[in-house]
Amino acid sequence: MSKFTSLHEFIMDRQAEFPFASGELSRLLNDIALASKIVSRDVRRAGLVDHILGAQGETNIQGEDQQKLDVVADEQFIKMFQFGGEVCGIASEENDDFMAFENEEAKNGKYVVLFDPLDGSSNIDVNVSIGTIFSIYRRISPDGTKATLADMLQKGTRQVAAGYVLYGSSTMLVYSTGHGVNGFTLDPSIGEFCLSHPAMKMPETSRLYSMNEGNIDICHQGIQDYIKYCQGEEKETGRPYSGRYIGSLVADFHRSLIKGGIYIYPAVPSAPKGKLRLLYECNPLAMIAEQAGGIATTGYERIMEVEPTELHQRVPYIVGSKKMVQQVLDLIQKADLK
Ligand code: AHM
Ligand code: MG
Repeated sequence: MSKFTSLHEFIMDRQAEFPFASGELSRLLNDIALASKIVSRDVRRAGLVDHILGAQGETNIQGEDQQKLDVVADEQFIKMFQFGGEVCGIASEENDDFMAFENEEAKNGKYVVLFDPLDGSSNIDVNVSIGTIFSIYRRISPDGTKATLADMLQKGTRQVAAGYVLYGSSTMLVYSTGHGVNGFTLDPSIGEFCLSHPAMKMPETSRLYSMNEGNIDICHQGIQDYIKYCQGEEKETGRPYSGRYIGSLVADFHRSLIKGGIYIYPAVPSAPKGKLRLLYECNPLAMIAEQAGGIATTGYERIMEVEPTELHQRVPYIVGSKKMVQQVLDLIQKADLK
């Protein structure tokens, strides 16, 4: 039996590794953990809220409006960031514009957080896993001033920390500050995240691929060729591979991180630049993937090198096990040369 390590303890032990090591990033990560526990509790009650206490959008018996869970999660995280003292502004997938906090507590915040409060929220109604994704940057505007758009539009390589929370059969928080990836599972009986997956490494290859195959005929030829390869039969390589697509990015990514695999969301006619958001979804998961030995790319460019030009920028996304992503890149190149 090994010693139990709580997230809080772990963060404190590793503080020296953090960029700037002033304790603020530690407090911010603890705030994220706390907000995610509250969201986790709400997610667990989602079915009750909808079917027993009254549907979202209706007024409940106390005369309060039932809000949609993604809005509830958004507000929960924003409140935590705004009053935590470390963050001067945020941008969220839920809101059109970024927010520069003007309250006293946020005035000296050195960080900005970009996040997707509840990704895959169309899955809530059917009780399928969903997640929160976050990305933390050091502000570039002067301390003590209002956060600016430039603080939000930083390249993924400048992330000081990133991670996600998966509200699955158990709730897990996985994060990196650039020194590997560690995973924590929430023990609901004591309300603590416990270190359950230390030093996570993504297997270099696997037999699992993940893509909405409804898009197969309308995506890049190189990706079509790769999916055909996965489906082909060959004993030595263990093909055909198995297709696994939950349609909830955090859950699909988490499986790839643990078991190996590849997740692809290509550019398609209805989403010519891809569907997923660079700042809220792709960059944070790219940092986790790379820190665990994987690759994240648009097909042409390393995700974390993409220069952000707008808050809700979308990019084609290929992320996962090193050898599998490399093979897609080779097939894209080959198809382009034809
Ligand atoms: P959302 O941010 O509106 O929830 O959309 C993102 C989700 C991802 O979780 C998932 O991988 C993808 O959209 C699924 O898209 P599709 O239904 O087109 O396959
Ligand atoms: Mg999303």
